[in-house]
Amino acid sequence: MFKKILIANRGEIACRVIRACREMQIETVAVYSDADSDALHVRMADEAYRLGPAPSTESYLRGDKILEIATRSGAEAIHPGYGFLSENADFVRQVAQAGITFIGPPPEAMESMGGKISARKIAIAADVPIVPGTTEPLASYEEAAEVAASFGYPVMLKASAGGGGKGMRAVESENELKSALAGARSEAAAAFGDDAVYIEKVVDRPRHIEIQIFSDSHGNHVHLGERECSIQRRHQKVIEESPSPINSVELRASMGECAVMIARKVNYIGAGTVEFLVSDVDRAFYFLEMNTRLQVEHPVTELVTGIDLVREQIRVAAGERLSFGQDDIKLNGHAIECRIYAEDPANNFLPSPGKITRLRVPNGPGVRDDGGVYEGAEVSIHYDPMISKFAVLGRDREEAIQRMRRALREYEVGGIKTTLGFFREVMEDEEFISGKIDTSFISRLQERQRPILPDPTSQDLAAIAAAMSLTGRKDTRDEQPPGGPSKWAAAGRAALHR
Ligand code: MV4
Repeated sequence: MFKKILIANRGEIACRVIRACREMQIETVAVYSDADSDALHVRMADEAYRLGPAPSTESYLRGDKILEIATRSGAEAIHPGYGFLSENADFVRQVAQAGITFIGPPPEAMESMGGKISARKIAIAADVPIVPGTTEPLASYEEAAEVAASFGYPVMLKASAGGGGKGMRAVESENELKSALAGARSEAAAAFGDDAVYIEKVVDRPRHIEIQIFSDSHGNHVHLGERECSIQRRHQKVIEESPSPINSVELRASMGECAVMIARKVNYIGAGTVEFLVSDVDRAFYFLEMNTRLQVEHPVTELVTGIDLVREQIRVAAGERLSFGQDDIKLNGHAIECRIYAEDPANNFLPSPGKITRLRVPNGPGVRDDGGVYEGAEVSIHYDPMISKFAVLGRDREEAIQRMRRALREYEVGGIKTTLGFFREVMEDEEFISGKIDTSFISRLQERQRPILPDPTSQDLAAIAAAMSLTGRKDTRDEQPPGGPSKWAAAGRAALHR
């Protein structure tokens, strides 16, 4: 086993990897930018080295500097976390050339799954259903018009290099096709330097359901059930759960089998995720893409399977066999995760960087907080403003929702705006509770709901507490009195409309 690992990342995922290393008695090396010299991951690691200025292009994306630090510190392996260099096949090759182990899949598997068109071909070869559509880049508008007509509108144009919804366009009729094609192409060229675009039929009322897979270097491939990730905002996942409210034992088995067939086809090693679109209409599922990294939402799978995915990544990278087989994997209970962001839900989720002046993290039965900050820490404008992934485990979905509600009431973050209030609303929402969560959940929710109250700052809380102790009134902050909102809530709402 490795004696020392460098973590080429920051924030909560760097902390998460350090925790696994410590349990395995592996020494940890952190790297940091100038914006992160006081960050939690730097404080948690055994050693820490400066990369450079705050922008990621001058710090966390500098593979050359990271390799130099790995060599200098005597790290035998590099864990990339997610984002940054985690899916960069060239970096993986450079790591190997330096005689260091990359904790992740082989670069060839990464490249096979890097483009959507290439991934669709592999799915076909593995006998896995894909969304009906083309498997070659569109050569011209004429070809696009012909193909779209043969599949029938509406269709979806997607960039082969795409991700995060970039270069994606829904097209209702031929009238829209020309400008949509030009738009998708130029967006893809600008974002990825690759303007290859293909066509898919639109899946009605889609859900995003993904399968966690795991493979070792001895040819063993297993799946660890699904995660439902249909609640998204601008193609960013917001809430994830496992199991999916709609997934039956049979659907899980057949999706899991398909995911494993894809992993086998690309000789995968390590943790991976195979994404599917599932139609809410007929429960048909279609391969979408494969993510060749540990994902943000891995904790929900860990909660229901009891397996430490990061520990397993490290073991497999060291050449060991998977510590479990398919039959050992049992899903227990129901897990829900909320991504807590330093964003203002009352202001179109605008990032809200700044100093965290107060932090109270919930605790108690079935609660897990994967955080990357501490009270007094700064949330920087330079990186993703996610401050924590907050997850609960219940025996069933209902208990998980009750537990999440309870725990979110305990969560306090002061000094910056957060999405906590938004999640408190979602956990009370009838559609969410009934499990009716598809693509347009958030826009529907926003139409239904009253304005979201801003998180009270610590000064507000102090003032409220002082006022209440004077009047002897009980704390009714989260209650909706029968006669309408409380005075302070009304004041808060009025402030939103000013
Ligand atoms: C689709 C789709 C409908 N039909 N593809 C792909 C990337 C992901 N961020 C959104 N994607 C979609 N691809 C076809 N052929 C609808 C979406 C979609 C979506 C899917 C699941 C959950 C939330 C979504 C939000 C917007 C769009």
